[in-house]
Amino acid sequence: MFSGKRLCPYCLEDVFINRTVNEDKTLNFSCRNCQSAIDPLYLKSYKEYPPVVLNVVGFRAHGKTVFLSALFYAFRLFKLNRYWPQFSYLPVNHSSQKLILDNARMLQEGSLPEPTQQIFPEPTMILADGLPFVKNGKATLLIYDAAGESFEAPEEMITYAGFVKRADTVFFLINIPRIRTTNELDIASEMDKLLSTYIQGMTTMDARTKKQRLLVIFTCADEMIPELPDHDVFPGPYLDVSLKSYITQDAIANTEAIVPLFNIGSEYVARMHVISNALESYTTNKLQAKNFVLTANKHFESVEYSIISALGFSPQGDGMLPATIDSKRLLDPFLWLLQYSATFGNRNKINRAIKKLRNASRNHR
Ligand SMILES: Nc1nc2c(ncn2[C@@H]2O[C@H](COP(=O)(O)OP(=O)(O)O)[C@@H](O)[C@H]2O)c(=O)[nH]1
Ligand SMILES: [Mg+2]
Ligand SMILES: [Zn+2]
Repeated sequence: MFSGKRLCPYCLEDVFINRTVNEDKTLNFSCRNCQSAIDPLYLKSYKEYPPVVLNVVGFRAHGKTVFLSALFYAFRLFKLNRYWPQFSYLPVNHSSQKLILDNARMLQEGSLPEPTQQIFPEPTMILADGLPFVKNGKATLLIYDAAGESFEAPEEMITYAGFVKRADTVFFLINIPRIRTTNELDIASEMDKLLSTYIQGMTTMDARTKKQRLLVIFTCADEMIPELPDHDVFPGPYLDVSLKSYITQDAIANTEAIVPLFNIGSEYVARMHVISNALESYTTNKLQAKNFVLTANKHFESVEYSIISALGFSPQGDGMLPATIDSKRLLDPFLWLLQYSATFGNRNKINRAIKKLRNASRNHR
């Protein structure tokens, strides 16, 4: 049934799969490396829905779990079909099904996730259809959340977040307002600390960051609005938007002028590239984290920046949400991930859109 190797979602190695037949004729599949039982639906769909790994790296309380929960909430209740009319999803197993429902319901009822337990996290596995950029719109999303102190030291990262080893893409979640209020270290030093812990941990695991794409995600953008620059990041008819207005608009709004409502695709992603450049400058100049920017550029295959607000506002003092969440730019990181996995033709389409945006701005000047 399965010839060749498969990516095991539990140890994230490419492995051969053991197959055993039970007395009642049902089948069991397990990983030859870590012995974990592997879900039949995952294996059966493997060729048609190639795995795409999404994982989050960041210190405690930097918004990792809330970001993932808001994404599940979006899958379930948010109108993703407005952007991708064919979007649909199917959890691969019972625990994935339960996690998606529980997290979405929690946000709907106005409470926030508990701090994540420190165990090797089980991936949430989802077969998704109707996605942009990937082949036939299909992928198995393998989503890993990291626990509390996983990135405090390289040894902890290896024990609790070894899943980053195999990833093509890593998300660094950085909560600037939180660093300010706790202020053990300044922002640049906190960012440097996360980066060096990560690079040291990866090197100890004999894995190479140089093969990975890094997406730096600034979380809790709703609390950053007053400090964000309000000059246009890319003057011209195609992108008269500042970082401040970018994050105050709807999740994907204000693109209707150039993108028909039902096509959040290459033009939108071209604009994300421009926003990324603006955020890199912001990191260097306003956050004074130039060492982070340069070191990251040196050690990863590529580095991009994005900014999100998963909730849209701050929780109340008791930790409850005052209203229904109102995410801003929540899909941007997800789109980065999908564009990295883009098929050749789609990648060309994105590159053409970027070129068009650049030319439009040049002609405008
Ligand atoms: N204002 C605001 N606060 C947020 C947002 N996302 C997360 N938070 C706050 O950050 C806290 C920690 O988030 P969590 O995702 O649990 O952090 P984790 O430890 O990285 O998983 C939450 O309890 C919220 O108070 C957001 O989009 N806006
Ligand atoms: Mg968490
Ligand atoms: Zn395994």
